[in-house]
Amino acid sequence: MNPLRAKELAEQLLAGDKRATARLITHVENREPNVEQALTKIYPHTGNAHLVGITGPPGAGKSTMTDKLIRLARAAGKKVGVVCVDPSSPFSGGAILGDRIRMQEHAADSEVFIRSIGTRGGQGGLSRSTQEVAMLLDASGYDLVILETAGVGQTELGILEVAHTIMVVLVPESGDDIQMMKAGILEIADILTVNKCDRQGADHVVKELRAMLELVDGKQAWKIPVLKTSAERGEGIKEVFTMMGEHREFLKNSGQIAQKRLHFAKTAILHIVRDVAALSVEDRLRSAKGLALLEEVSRRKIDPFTAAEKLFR
Ligand SMILES: Nc1nc2c(ncn2[C@@H]2O[C@H](COP(=O)(O)OP(=O)(O)OP(=O)(O)O)[C@@H](O)[C@H]2O)c(=O)[nH]1
Ligand SMILES: [Mg+2]
Repeated sequence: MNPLRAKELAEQLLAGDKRATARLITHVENREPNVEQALTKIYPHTGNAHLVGITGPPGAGKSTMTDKLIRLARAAGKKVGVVCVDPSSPFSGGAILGDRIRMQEHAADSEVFIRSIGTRGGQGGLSRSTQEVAMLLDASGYDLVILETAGVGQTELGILEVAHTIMVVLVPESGDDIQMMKAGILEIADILTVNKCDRQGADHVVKELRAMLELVDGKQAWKIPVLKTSAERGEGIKEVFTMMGEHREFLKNSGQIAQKRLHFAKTAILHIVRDVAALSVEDRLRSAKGLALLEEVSRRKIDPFTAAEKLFR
């Protein structure tokens, strides 16, 4: 893509052209040269969307819940963007099929945008892509942008670091996992839901979570709520939707939104610097001097640390 084309697509996106948005997302996912020209142009128009990350074990009902949340948001007159992030696959095709089916009825709605992205740029790259795709949707005028990703580990934490509000969806069967995931969940969750409460054991897990939160959460200004839902039956979803709004209000009223924004800025810059630094070092390693340096490291004449320092300078 040439720089002019990138700017043209950005203008079309800002004018509300859905196809331009879709193209730019693909370019971000593929790390197309000059995509940054488009991102530069759209950046001043970001900062309006509520970015909500939804995570939890595979199959917990995140997409089913998202489908119901889209409906509520649409009823409230909001435009909704959904990004399904699949850290396990370099291809977005697999994940999107199931998710598309689950959210099918919204496909024809011009105010709803659903996409999935995979790990084409490696896991670090995925965190960057997610943030940039969120920027694109934000600038396109989507009021609510939902980022869905499966799992509750470090990778997902990195991916959802770019969201204002993070919801962790668990299921009654998560009982045993909770001990394991405790630290991770508490670190990232703003809202906890126990989905599939039409099944046995939901109350027990809710109790366990509340007890756990009481132990550690005493002094936090935001009390992490534990909600019970059945996404399939559409039960408890209104409460989830309301709570998402309340968390956003909390961020605004407490001033924490400013800290979040600083954090997002830092994350965006670090993503770029890491990539730019890695690329320029890779370039230098291809030069005659670089190859000579590689030789020296491989023959133990110098160590990789010293070599890296030389390359940075
Ligand atoms: N019993 C019951 N089943 C549900 C509920 N919500 C979702 N499911 C079912 O659980 C399965 C997985 O739902 P998804 O919404 O795809 O779950 P997910 O968390 O998005 O899954 P991944 O994206 O693959 O991690 C589907 O068969 C849903 O119909 C619920 O509240 N109760
Ligand atoms: Mg899903």
